[in-house]
Amino acid sequence: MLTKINHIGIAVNSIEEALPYYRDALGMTLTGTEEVASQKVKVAFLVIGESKIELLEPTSPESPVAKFLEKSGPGVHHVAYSVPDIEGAIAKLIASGTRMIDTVPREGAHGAKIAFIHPKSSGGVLTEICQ
Ligand code: CMX
Repeated sequence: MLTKINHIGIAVNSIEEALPYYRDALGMTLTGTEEVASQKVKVAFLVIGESKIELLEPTSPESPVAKFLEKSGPGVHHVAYSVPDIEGAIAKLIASGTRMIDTVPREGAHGAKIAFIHPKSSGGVLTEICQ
């Protein structure tokens, strides 16, 4: 069902302030930034080999990422796996008793179709599948 880890999402207070570490100290390539207005976040993608890091900055105090930062501080927010068929993957997960936050895909960064698994079903790790 899963083909690879697509990205790891990391919550930050400010992408601008986080970039010197990821881009300059670690030497990752910044491939772009984008606002995902529906989820009240700005995201920056950094590439390292086949893998990506997604920095998430809230664009409003009501953003779920702002709430995460308030509760837990900056840090790992979610792990995202690639799937070739997201509707099929959601159906399989539900059939296996996995609780989904999204039973219907929503739009993520780069126009990808994404769905979150409820952390209650994934050992507390917010998990995203994306196509
Ligand atoms: N890690 C662990 N648990 C988390 C979590 C996280 N990062 N975020 C939320 N939760 C928990 C909540 O505490 C809550 O637990 P309880 O049910 O025990 O209270 C549960 O998950 C559901 O969270 P919620 O906020 O009540 O539910 P919502 O449906 O309103 O929102 C979610 C869930 C995950 C979509 C939202 O919190 C979120 O993080 N949205 C931003 C998603 C994002 O990163 N978008 C960026 C673009 C995506 C991309 O392209 O990658």
